[in-house]
Amino acid sequence: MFNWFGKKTTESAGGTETLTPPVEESGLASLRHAVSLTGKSIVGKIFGLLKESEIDQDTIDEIEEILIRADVGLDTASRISEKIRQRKDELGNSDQMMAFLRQEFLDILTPFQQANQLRFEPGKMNVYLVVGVNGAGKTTFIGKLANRFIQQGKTVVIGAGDTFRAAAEEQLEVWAQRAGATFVGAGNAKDPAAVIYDALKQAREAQADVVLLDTAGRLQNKFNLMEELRKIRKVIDQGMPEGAILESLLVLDATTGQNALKQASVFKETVDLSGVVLTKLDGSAKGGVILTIAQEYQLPVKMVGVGEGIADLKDFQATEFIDALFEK
Ligand SMILES: Nc1nc2c(ncn2[C@@H]2O[C@H](COP(=O)(O)OP(=O)(O)OP(=O)(O)O)[C@@H](O)[C@H]2O)c(=O)[nH]1
Ligand SMILES: [Mg+2]
Repeated sequence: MFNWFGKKTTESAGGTETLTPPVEESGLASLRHAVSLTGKSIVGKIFGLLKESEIDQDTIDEIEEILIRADVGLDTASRISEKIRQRKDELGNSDQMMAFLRQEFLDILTPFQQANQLRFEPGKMNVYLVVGVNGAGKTTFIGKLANRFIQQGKTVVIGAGDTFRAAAEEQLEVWAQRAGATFVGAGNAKDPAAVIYDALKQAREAQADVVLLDTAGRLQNKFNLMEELRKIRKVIDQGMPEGAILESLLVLDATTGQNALKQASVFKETVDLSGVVLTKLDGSAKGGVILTIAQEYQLPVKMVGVGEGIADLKDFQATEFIDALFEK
């Protein structure tokens, strides 16, 4: 595989999944691999542009367009291009420009550094509510996270709050079995809030460390479905023991870029989100969306999905992400 500087890298282009041992999580190489498409679409293109042209008004406009196309967000892109305009004498060569962009991106993400970590407190019940639109990767994320916690020796209960399709429950049960988690399904009941109530009850009785709650995919403009989510959130608040930790996570598909973000504000209001999980980064050139999530929605990206395998989940760290993006 070649990076955008035309140098050969040591990673295989065949993906990481088959190379990754099933119980270990994907390492830095998989993050680099996952971010490489986004890197090409931002850093590679700007680098290519600067090789051919001086920094004049046209070049600055083109840089702005590259940033917008990589889903960095309109406001962020125009703010950055304005800064380039003011400082174009200092940014004459590509190394200076890359150093400048790197710092700009870091400045956007760094305030969220602390909040980026997925919360977990030993000795308490840690509840993770997982919401998002259809097909974003919620169920897969729950399978991966269950696996991670179980590898760390935690006891995990998974609640199948997606009662919409029978197949959804089966899919989650398979993930639960693979990971070794206790599975609480709906049976014949059709009320997701009731399943979630049951899952929390079982987790309390078993003094489980972790409760993972799946929900059906829903569009943010479907009022009834969003109200259902509001009810689920209430049941969780009532069903958690005192001192329990709750993370409400919005799963966003990185390949949909800015479109995914239209969802964020409605979900944020309905379930009081604490963060975002960005899936399918491995197939996306629109990873720049991470900057918009931070800048415009004030939500930390907590984890990223870098493949379909059980181990393809990574904690999100701003510096690691930016390093991978600007990797030479
Ligand atoms: N490449 C890649 N594929 C992923 C990732 N996460 C999930 N997928 C794939 O995305 C598809 C949808 O994943 P699901 O976990 O079923 O999504 P969901 O949000 O639960 O879907 P609904 O329950 O239908 O709303 C599956 O084919 C997954 O294998 C990822 O990080 N990378
Ligand atoms: Mg699902």
